[in-house]
Amino acid sequence: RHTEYAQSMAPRTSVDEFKELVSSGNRILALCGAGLSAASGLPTFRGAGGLWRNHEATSLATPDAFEADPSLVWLFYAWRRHMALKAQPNRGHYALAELAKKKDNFLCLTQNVDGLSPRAGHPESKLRLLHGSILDNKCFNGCGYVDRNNLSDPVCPALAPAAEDYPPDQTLPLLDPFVPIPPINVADLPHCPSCRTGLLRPGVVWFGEPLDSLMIMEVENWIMRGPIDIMLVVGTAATVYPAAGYTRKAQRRGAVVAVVNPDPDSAAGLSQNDFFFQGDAAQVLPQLFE
Ligand code: BV8
Ligand code: ZN
Repeated sequence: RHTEYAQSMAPRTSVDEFKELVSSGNRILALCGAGLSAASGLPTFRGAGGLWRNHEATSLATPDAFEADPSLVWLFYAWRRHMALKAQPNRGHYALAELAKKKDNFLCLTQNVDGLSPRAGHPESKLRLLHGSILDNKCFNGCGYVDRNNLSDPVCPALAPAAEDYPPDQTLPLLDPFVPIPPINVADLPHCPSCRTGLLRPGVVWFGEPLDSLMIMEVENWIMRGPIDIMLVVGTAATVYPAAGYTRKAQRRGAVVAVVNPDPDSAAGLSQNDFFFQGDAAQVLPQLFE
């Protein structure tokens, strides 16, 4: 009995049915997370990659952590920048970029700061970087100075240890928690050339910080503009707010939810009208949209 019941309540898995919905549907909203970039070799937050030198990534992604030890936080971000600049967009990024070029009423919200969706040619008008970009540097004092899309690697000479490459079988000394980090003095960290008082910081939204209010307003306007046909949830544990809240908002606008994730737990809460495509976003997305 129970299995029959579970079967009837299980979300749909048919690619063909989904494709019909995409072609008949009009407005599609996507929320992407670290899992979209997993196939490009970038560690996710909560998976095995969630630790950096025994620090919870989330414990370093806060203004307090930066105040307390700007060198450590800069080293963490310089390392992630280096990884992001070395990584290539995968077929999942390209599939979403192609969809954005084809479908006028498609908006992609990404929580990722790795710059891979922009590098895949995803039209800027159809992409919102909810949590900023690791390739932007901005004034920590809030004078308004922003250095956009800075591709220098390392971001400054003092952070060179974050940009070293080692053969894959050797752990980078920087990653080995038992190898002390060479002390980097704050004077050698990037400073704001405009107000000349503050440090520059990575152009990302840290925990406890608000998302860009203009961007939020634009996203809310897009959602309120009319019914939404599909809410695509790709490679995210959907635990960080307000980003994770967009799925509920889209459902309230009538959206069918389609989750793309290898983790069966990410299908929790889906109804039999929704879709669950279990697998790697880099494999699944091209099938859904080609
Ligand atoms: C805000 C940028 C208020 C930085 C990020 C207590 C104290 C303080 C705040 C809070 C609190 N409690 C709640 C909050 C709010 C907080 C929050 O939601 N916390 C959570 C942890 C409970 N939110 C905030 O602080 C936000 N701001 O609330 O401000 C405010 C308002 C007004 C005025 C002042 C203040 C800001 C949140 C933004 C934080 N910045 N990133 C950086 O990158 O370093 S968040 C960061 O973590 C990512 O951007 C992303 O959002 C999140 C990681 O989540 P995922 O992307 O889902 O990644 P994860 O590893 O978790 O999951 C990977 C998934 O992929 C898994 O499901 C896995 O199965 C799947 N996967 C794996 N492989 C694949 C795959 N899928 C597909 N294919 C594969 N191959
Ligand atoms: Zn400044």
